[in-house]
Amino acid sequence: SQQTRTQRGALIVVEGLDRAGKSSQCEMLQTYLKEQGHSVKYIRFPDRTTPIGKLIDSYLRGSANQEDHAIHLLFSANRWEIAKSIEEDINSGITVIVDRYSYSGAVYSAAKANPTLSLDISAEEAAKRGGYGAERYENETMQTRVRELFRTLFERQKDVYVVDAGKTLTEVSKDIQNAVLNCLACLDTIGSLRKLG
Ligand code: NYM
Ligand code: MG
Repeated sequence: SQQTRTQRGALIVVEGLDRAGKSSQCEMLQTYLKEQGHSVKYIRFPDRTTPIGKLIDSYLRGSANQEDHAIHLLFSANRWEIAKSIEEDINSGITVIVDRYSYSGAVYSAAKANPTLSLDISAEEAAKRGGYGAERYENETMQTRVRELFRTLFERQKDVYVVDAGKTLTEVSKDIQNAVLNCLACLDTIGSLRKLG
């Protein structure tokens, strides 16, 4: 007889701003897919029901404080504690809709960080540099994709200074100095505006 293999379910990640309508859309999508005969689960992150989730919930509501790194890791831990069961569901043919995932983890934490310098270089240029290729990830396929994702993440973000890292050491360091001076000048302006009230 023919061997039947369960087809793997899909992982559908829905991301966006608060109040964008993610939860409503996820619910509607879940209903729709069920009507189409799929097995579907819908999960939201943070999952506020677990012990870690309860810590996150009180942080978000403002009733508890957390150090920025600590809360970042709590959000990650909250995904890790559920990741296994998501994987199992997918492998057993269930399509899992997740309302926020690690993109929110990255973006919400980055949004409160200080200005970032992005040293941008093409994968081909980087490959010509000494020592390249010694480690895992240091190959053109991976580097090209990582660059694309950095670019997408940083696109039109005002507090990210993109520096062309393909130039010489001295040129790049000049560009970095200018970006940093710029940033310090901004802080000065903000400081004096605050003093003025
Ligand atoms: N949030 C969510 C983070 O800051 N980091 C994360 O990793 C995740 C998953 O939690 N303002 C933030 C984004 C939201 C808040 O999410 C709660 P929601 O979807 O409003 O319950
Ligand atoms: Mg919200």
